[in-house]
Amino acid sequence: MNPHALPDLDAFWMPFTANRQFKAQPRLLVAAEGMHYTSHDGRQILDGVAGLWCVNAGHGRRPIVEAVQRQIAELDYAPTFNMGHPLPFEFARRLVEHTPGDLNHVFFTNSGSESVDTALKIALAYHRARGEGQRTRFIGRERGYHGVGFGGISVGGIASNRKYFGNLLSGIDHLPHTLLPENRFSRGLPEHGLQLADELERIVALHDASNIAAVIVEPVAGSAGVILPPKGYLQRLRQLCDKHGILLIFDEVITGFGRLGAPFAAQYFDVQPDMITSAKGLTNGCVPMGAVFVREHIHDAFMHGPEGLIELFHGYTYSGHPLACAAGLAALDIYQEEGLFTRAASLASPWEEALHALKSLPHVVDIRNLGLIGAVELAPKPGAAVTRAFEVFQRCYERGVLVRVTGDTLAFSPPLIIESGHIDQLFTTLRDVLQEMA
Ligand code: PXG
Repeated sequence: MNPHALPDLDAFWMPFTANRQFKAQPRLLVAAEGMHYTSHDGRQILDGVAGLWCVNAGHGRRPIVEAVQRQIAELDYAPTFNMGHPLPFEFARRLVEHTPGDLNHVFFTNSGSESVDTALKIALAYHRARGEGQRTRFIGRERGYHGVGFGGISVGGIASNRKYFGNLLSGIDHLPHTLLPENRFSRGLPEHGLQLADELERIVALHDASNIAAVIVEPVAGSAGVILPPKGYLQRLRQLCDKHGILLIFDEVITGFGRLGAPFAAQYFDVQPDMITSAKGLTNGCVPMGAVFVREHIHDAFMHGPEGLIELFHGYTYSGHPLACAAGLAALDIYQEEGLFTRAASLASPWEEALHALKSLPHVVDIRNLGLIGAVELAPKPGAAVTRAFEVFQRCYERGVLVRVTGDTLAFSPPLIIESGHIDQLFTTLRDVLQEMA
């Protein structure tokens, strides 16, 4: 695209965006390579958020580009309903080499939202298949983000994503979130708040365990401003779910594929969930795809009855799409060859240092980090919540750095190929901007 030439912006109704504000002052990205975007006005922008937490191996990776090019020329589309083509079988087989424990079966979707809906439906149908069809309730968490399907917003806990959309799913309770003032400026996992997991007992006492299908949580919450689990919290949730026969679903749409320094957060925390929902890094963000990983006994519970009968009445036209599988297989090769599943572990400590060095800057009220995730929370402007962080985002962009803003929090989740020079540039730019706004 010719720098400076902007298309007509009117027809595209942009997602999760203040459309009128954006269209008055647009920021368009027109190319990407490695750690950088090129903006429509021809500037290099350091990508501090891996697109939207998805481009884990960096942009424009040739092996992925070429795999997709080859694939579209060879087999552009083939159904996976009652037909098949080799790629999703191959991709699923390769993926389960990296999942924890016996999460050995993969249901393909096209997004994180679809992965969440799929996992919730599998949970219900699994209990029913075992003769416990009364287990229909779900437990999510305040401030949780599980995408935007009706299932996802129902178990999710972000008020603005729920309040416009009517009654949602019924039969849902929420655990309390774990963002506690006494944990401010914790480095890595916070000390306080383990007891918040015991709220599950209160909910179980209210409804009886025999009515509860599953608990769904993000091991580390991203969209609501990076919320970490207190030490021991996820282990405790696992114990309680085991005690009550409740399935535990980890929504790893952002933590999957190396973000914390292990393939999945489940491995990082050494907690075995019953299902993992994923998307984003699954294909390095370049072709839409999601996946639900399911434990052996859950999958096997469906494999009964007449062999000619469909075991799960669920799926998408594009489940296991050839282009997505080709992209995913090539991304997986890169993750393995370049050690990207564990690279975040080796960068976690300089990343933490660089982030926490911002502690005394104007307006900073909290800093949180884990793996290659970071957040700097700002004091809201009196009477104008969220505007300060948004201004920081705009000023960083003008200075060639892309960050993410969610409420009054700035979030960082760079491609896992980030080098120390980029970490310096990211946080020096942020420092300059915050000082300028003092
Ligand atoms: N679960 C989790 C944990 C997510 O983070 C989804 C589900 C939904 O995925 P899809 O592919 O349907 O968008 C997500 C998505 C942000 C941000 O700013 C995060 C997401 C999406 C857009 C922005 O933090 N996460």
